Amino acid sequence: NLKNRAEFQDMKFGVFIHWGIYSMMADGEWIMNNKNINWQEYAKLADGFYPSKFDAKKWVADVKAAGAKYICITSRHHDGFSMFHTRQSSYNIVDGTPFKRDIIKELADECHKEGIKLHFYYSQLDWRRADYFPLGRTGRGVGRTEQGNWDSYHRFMLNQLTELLTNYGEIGAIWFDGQWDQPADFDWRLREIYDHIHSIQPGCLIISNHHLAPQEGEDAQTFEKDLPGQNTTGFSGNAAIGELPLETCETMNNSWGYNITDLKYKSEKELIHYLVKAAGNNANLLMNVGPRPDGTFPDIAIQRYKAMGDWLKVYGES
Ligand code: FUL
Repeated sequence: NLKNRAEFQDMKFGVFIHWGIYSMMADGEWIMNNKNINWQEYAKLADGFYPSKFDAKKWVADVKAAGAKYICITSRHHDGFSMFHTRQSSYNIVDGTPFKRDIIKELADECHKEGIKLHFYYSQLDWRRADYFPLGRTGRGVGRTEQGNWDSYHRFMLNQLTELLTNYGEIGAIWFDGQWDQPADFDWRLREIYDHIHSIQPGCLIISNHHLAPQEGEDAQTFEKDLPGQNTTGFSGNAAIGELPLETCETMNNSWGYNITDLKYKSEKELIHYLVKAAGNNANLLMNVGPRPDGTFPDIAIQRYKAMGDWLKVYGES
């Protein structure tokens, strides 16, 4: 994997995409937990999810105009809704919405055609499954009494990873998130999960946003909303910089998922500073957009990405 790690580090700039049925409520991807929405009621959102303007070609064109080399998209976020066609649960974009299209497949095909690498964000915590715990909210280990059924949940994750690594061509990385939901001594059976990934796609990188020092088997170290070594947002407390390739993720405004009231977009100049600072720290910048429920990127995001791309054309390396 050394070659793939080096290639990853050379990409420098990626576009992060947080998109799901939460986008319909236009208040970020944590809305179910933050507004104490009942998980069964939340699931009904799926019946109305119809992103009529989704166009993978347009997304990839915007990503290329930004000068970005890869996309990392939420295949399944904490709400447990799969944005790809999974056979492990009908709670997915093909079987569970009137839209019935596998947007991950359409995006994967377009990425492969256009030479953009595709990474999958994959949440290890799940607010909807009874075999995960606690059910219906985030736990962080506090006051946890539920038991769930870890064997069942673990198998579910392995099966979904099989699908993600079998049905969508070459995948650059699986980007895990959510381990912080359980106490530090919790056994996530990472070895087994990581080996499973490599048994299907040996070249697929493993990245985890666990906010800890890299664990065995991981290929890069990612930092949430901070440059490597900094901890201004409190997410990177324990994470000293290791030997692995680095990545830092940020979002254009202050939300990951679409937020209709959050128009505090970083200026073009600020975004270019982020690019430069990340590169100066030898880290990739993964800059997020939260598409609208109709499937389009907010106009201001498109315009900002374009400004980054124009700058890179003049000052970037390639
Ligand atoms: C965090 C998540 O809880 C946020 O919703 C978002 O996905 C961010 C990139 O990682 O851990």
